[in-house]
Amino acid sequence: MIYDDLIGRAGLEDILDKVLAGQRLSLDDGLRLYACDELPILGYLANIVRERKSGDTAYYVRNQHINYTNVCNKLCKFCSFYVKPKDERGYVLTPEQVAARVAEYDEAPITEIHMVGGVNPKLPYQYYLDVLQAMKQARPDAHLKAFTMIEIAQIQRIAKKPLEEIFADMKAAGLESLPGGGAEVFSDRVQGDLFWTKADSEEWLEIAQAAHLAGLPSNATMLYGHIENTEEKVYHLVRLREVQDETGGFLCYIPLSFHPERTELEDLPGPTGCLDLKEIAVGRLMLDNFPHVKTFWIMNTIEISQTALWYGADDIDGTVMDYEITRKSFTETQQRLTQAELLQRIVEAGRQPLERDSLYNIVADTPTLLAATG
Ligand code: V47
Repeated sequence: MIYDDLIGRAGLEDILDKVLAGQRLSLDDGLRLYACDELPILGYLANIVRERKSGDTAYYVRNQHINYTNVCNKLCKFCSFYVKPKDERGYVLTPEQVAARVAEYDEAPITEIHMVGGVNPKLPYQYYLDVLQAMKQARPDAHLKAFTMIEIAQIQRIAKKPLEEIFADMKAAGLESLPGGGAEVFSDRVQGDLFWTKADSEEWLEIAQAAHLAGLPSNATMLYGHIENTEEKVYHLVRLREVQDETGGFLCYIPLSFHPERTELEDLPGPTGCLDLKEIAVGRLMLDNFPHVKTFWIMNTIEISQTALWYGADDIDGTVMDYEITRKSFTETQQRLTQAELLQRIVEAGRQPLERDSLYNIVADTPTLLAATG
């Protein structure tokens, strides 16, 4: 086979053997994968795992993103979303305003609300519970995925309660899972330079573990394409895999492509499309115990995301109504694909679209979807 020749030329036959046998790749294998610049080889290897887990399916979800506050005291150099406390551009949505945001999409068949915000030191514990309740009341049928591990660290600081109690309170208020943000790169070196005030990697992982133990699944991310190095990325993936061995609570891995625009790091070039595809592929190969890998089209572009469906990704996120974290300007937030556009892009990429809910239960199969959208 032609690919076997290419893999031989790249010296990755032993990795192919492991992938075919379903064996775990080592840290050293991860380094060798990153060192390989023959992208189709990485795609070929990752696609073996991807198709073993998900066949031809490309999942998507109909979701709405809400950011309840842009005020944040963490000062991360890679972030263009936050403003410092006291900045006049800062906002906090009241629970009523959050409910009104949800109600704006009453007519849209959304199944998930994804809500995160800055680390705003002014917000009391009850605020977080009230916001959850307000969303649940406004849209009882939608799954609430909210608060990164970093926000949970802040919430614990003000609640002064064990995580177990906090998660019990939040579940009672409607929380059903947590997104994967805030993990950045598990490296003290990178943290010391870019996000030194935030919970460190072990704290992020401990909070994820506690959430999983409390019956709240989560996602996991890695922010790449800034100052991180390959060793740090492989370490990140290995630590995620170790925690997943213990809890089984991660649903999906999402490599996040760094956008330098309007950040303190705007002089950096940012990742290329090749790196975006490599991250998807290496993530899929290393995280053998993660059921899904997502290409977040808002950050990767829809064109790279179509290709990523052959590089290890089986999920393309969703219809995403408004997205502020990497918006193009301070006022522009709308980044949408209609369901028909999203389906057409998936079909064009040669995959079968399936609408999922937040827990990867099937909401609509391919023929139903294609019939409904013409
Ligand atoms: O935690 C911040 C990252 C994350 C930038 O769980 C940036 O389904 C790129 O986690 N360029 C928030 N990234 C987004 C996130 C996410 C997105 C989609 C789906 C899910 C999920 C989670 O965005 C932050 C941070 O790591 N981020 N600034 C930037 N300039």
